[in-house]
Amino acid sequence: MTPDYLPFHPDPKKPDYVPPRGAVDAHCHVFGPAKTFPFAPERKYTPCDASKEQLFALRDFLGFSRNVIVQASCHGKNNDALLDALRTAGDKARGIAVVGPDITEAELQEMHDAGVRGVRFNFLKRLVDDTPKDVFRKIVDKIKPLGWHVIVYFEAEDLLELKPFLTSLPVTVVVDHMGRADVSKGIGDPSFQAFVSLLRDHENFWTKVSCPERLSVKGVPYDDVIPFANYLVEQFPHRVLWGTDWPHPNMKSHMPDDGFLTDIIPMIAPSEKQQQMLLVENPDRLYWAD
Ligand code: 0GY
Repeated sequence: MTPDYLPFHPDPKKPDYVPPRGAVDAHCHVFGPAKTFPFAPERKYTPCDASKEQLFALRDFLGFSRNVIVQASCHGKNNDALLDALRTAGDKARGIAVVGPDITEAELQEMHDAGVRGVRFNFLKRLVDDTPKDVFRKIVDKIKPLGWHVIVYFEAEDLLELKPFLTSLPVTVVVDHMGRADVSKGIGDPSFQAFVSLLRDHENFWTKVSCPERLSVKGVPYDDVIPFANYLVEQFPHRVLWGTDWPHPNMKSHMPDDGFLTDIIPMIAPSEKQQQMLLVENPDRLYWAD
């Protein structure tokens, strides 16, 4: 394990909030176990093991019905742990893989059969080496026929540079963690409004109103992040997803309590209708349509 790596919360609280039937935790990971699924040699961090069994137990404990499991950078382009978890979960999970440009149609079909519905493009320099845009374009050409979408993870300050590329993609694009909004600035600040414009001007863009624990400057109870997430839910109710981000890789300041994170949902999405869209209808459309 990376020396200052924080393991996930050992004993989260039982949430007071009860998610609606069919609710989806649309951003979480499985790590290893390294004995069976070794981490990638090119990884930038080594996490603690976070197994499929632990993820599914947390899903049930928090009151969710389903997961979207996202391939994390510590497993590189080897999706074996993800595929294994998806095959165990059956219809209770879908996945997001990380692939290279040489992936074959047969390999993609095998992933699709296991429940993969998209790929992730990670632009965080602390997590991955730079990938040329042409490589990403090649991958998009290959996944588009399957009806898959792209998940993108970038820092707020990189949006301007990435925007021409992102908006040229001919598929649905889901931006992780609210584009990593700088919540020390207000909702009206040009940096956040640039992200809002991305969603307003491009109907194929969605976002995850996730990771208050990463974005918060003030820390628990993440009051400084809630208005940003709520704003996005109000503005784009049909194009938002929510996830725990368990097991919370690379948290440095503290480890969030997943039960507490779940209790934030009604503050982000106050009405039952908003909660239904955020947790059930939106992920259903994107991940369980076929
Ligand atoms: C997240 C966030 C992080 C890590 C990864 O792929 C990853 O390793 O996504 C992070 O360190 O911000 O979404 O899990």
